[in-house]
This record gives sequence, structure tokens and C-alpha cells, in this order.
Amino acid sequence: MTQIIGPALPQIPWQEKPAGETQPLWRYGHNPVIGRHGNAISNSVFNSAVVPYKDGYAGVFRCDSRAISMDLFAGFSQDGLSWQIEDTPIHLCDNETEVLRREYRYDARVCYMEGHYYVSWCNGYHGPTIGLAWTDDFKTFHQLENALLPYNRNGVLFPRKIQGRYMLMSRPSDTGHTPFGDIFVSQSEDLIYWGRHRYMMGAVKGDRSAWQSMKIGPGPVPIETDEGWLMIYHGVINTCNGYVYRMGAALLDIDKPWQVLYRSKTYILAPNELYECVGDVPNVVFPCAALADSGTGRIAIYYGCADTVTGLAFTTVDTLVQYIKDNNFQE
Ligand code: BMA
Repeated sequence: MTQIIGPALPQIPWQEKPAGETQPLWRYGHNPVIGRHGNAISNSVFNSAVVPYKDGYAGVFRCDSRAISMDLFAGFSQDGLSWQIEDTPIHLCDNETEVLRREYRYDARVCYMEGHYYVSWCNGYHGPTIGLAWTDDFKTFHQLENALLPYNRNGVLFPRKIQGRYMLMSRPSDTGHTPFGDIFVSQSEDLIYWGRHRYMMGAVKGDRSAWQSMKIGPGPVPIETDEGWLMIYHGVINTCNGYVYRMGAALLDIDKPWQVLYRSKTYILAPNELYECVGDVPNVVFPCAALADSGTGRIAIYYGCADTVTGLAFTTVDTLVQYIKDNNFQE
């Protein structure tokens, strides 16, 4: 038995595992949970982050507009299933206009830490890098310095200081549809200056685990457990029809999270359903948020589907940790 360390969330969105299901994750029966017209301007709503907020949920959503401009929008929900997403992008403020300079914003994660909600996202600043901001009300977002130099994507915070330092995963990249990518952890004492960069894990060359052979990137904010950090990520293979994005999971050392204890050799979710295989970018499942209930061990994962809509899938901490151990990838 693995114990989630963190608050109970008895109202977590949930469906029981269907009889006969053999895979570690099972999809919400009414997926997609958010369709492509999630707000007035959207062409697509995907790769978005939700967190418990007040007596319900809040989130930061990637809505690409019908001009195909990428930006972030706040949304609110009572049950985590039915969402009201705002029609205007989140309001970012700072004293430093250079920091507020906007090229594009996408793929947010939201991390509740020390009483604030921290947002990390892929921020255009002469190329993609990692933007950071905090909010208390999902109305005003206080933007911090970009955490890292371009080019980088998939910045994901750990939800507490570890050994006295904030920790941020990221995936150094290029300016295009990066055909490589490994995960690193950077450390900071103030959320401004990041250093002490550590290699965590990389794409798996060859065909031993080919679904993650081209690049990998961190997904939701990791879930703390008594066995280590439970980390869900995406893995990509390049095929004759283009990139295919699947989901994997790993267990990381609690004090040195760049040390991987176990990592799934077989994927945990793949684009199989029509809304995951057909859309603006076919064959993509891309996780950006996970809710966890320490009381029951239930986990609900929000993921982008085919860069078009948002899906929801369920598992339990015991199911996922056991799966990673039983299907461990060894170098
Ligand atoms: C990545 C990012 C993601 C997207 C994925 C698949 O590079 O742009 O937002 O989901 O490609 O298109």
C-alpha cells in the first residue's frame, strides 16, 4: 500500500474502474470533459491545469483562439467536470514591462505551495522558455522572471521545498517541434534564480521502450507519497505519420528527485479513443494536471487530447505505483 502525502480531497471527480479493465488508467465515461468550444473565442481547449480551489476547483486553460493564437484563461468549476472558462486571457502584472512582454503562452501547470497558486507555462520570450507567476484568486496573476533561458518547455514545479530549495523540472528544447528532449531538475532558493541543474531521465534510444524514444517531458505537478514522488510524464515516438504522444509514470527519490527509482517501460495511456486520435494534431495524449485524494488514494488526471479537447482519466496510487514497479524500465 502506498500513501499519498497531502490533503484529503473527498470530492475528487471519480468513476470506479470498469469491470474487465486491464490497463492502469481508465477514462471518464463522458470524455472529453471539455470540448473545443470551451469559451467564446476558442478553437481548442487542451493541455490545461486544474487545482482544488475554495469549495470547488479552479484552473488555467490553454485555449487556442480561432485566429490560432495561444493564450491562458482562468476557469472555475464546482465539481471538476463542468467548467466555466473566461473569454479573456489571464491578467498578468509586474513592475517590469520586459517580463510582461508577450509572444505566446501555453501548456500551463498550477502548483499550490505555501498558500499561493503558482502557474508555470511555456512562455514565448525570443523563443519558448518557462514563465512563472502566482495568484491567490485566479484574477490577478503576479508574473515572476522567466525561470530559465530559452529554449525550454514543460516547466513543472514540485509542490514544496525539498532540502530547503524549490525544485523545477523542465525539458530543454529548440524553437521548433523539438526532435529530442530529456528531463532536468533545477533548484532555487527564491523562485527567481535557478541553478544546480540535475539530469533526471531521458528518451530511451532503440526499441526497448520505443513509445518514449524521441523525447519525454514532465506532466502534472508530482504527487508526494511515502515511497517517493509520483511523476506522470509524456513520451514521444516519431513515426511515418508524425509524432505520437503517450503517457508514462515514474517514482522519484523524495529528497533527490532527479534520482529515478522506477520508470514505466510500457505506457500508462495512449491515444486510442477517437477524440485522442483525431483532432488538430492527431494522436496526442498530453497530461498537465492531477488531483489526488490522500484519504482514498484516488487520482484524477487531466490531459489534452489531439491538441483539441480535454480528457479526464482515473487511477489509484496503489494501481499506478504497482504498475510502474511491475513494468520497470532498466537501462
Ligand atoms: C508540443 C507542445 C504541446 C503539444 C504537442 C503536440 O510540442 O506544443 O502543446 O500538445 O507538441 O502537438
